[in-house]
Amino acid sequence: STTERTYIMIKPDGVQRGLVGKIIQRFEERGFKLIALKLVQSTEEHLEKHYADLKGKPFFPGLIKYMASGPVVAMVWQGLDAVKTGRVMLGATNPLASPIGSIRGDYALAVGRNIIHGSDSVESAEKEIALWFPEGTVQYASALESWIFE
Ligand code: DAT
Ligand code: MG
Repeated sequence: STTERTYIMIKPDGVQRGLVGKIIQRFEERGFKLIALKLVQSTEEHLEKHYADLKGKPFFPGLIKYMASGPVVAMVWQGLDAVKTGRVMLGATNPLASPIGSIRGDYALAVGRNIIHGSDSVESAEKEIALWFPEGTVQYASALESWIFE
């Protein structure tokens, strides 16, 4: 649906490398609508909730430390098939397997420094949006909507 929402997060390495503007630009230019945005220094406790499904993986402790090592940009983008299209825009989990033209394929090399997160299903998107934006998202009319959707 055109109101599908996905949780996109620029990881600490993406922020440090100055890729925030370029990443936001890709979502804007594709036609997605920004409905929440903030810069956050997260805690290990909060990140363990975000990555609860990966608890027990050998890389889990390193992942949590990396994600807490600096601020992240938390965002919610809305639009047609936002979750699946967002994942295509990100590329594969391993940047080396990501096509050129995808965010990870253009800006990253290592799986443990892959600069961006995107929800993998509508269900996890809704969970992640609730976790990172308990205050809710922002409602406003988009003047472009009828030019982007039928
Ligand atoms: P994705 O971020 O593509 O949804 P995921 O949810 O399986 O991938 O894993 C979350 C993050 O954990 C991923 O972005 C990077 C890290 N990660 C995954 N597999 C890894 C591995 N084999 N070694 C190191 N880090 C890994
Ligand atoms: Mg994931």
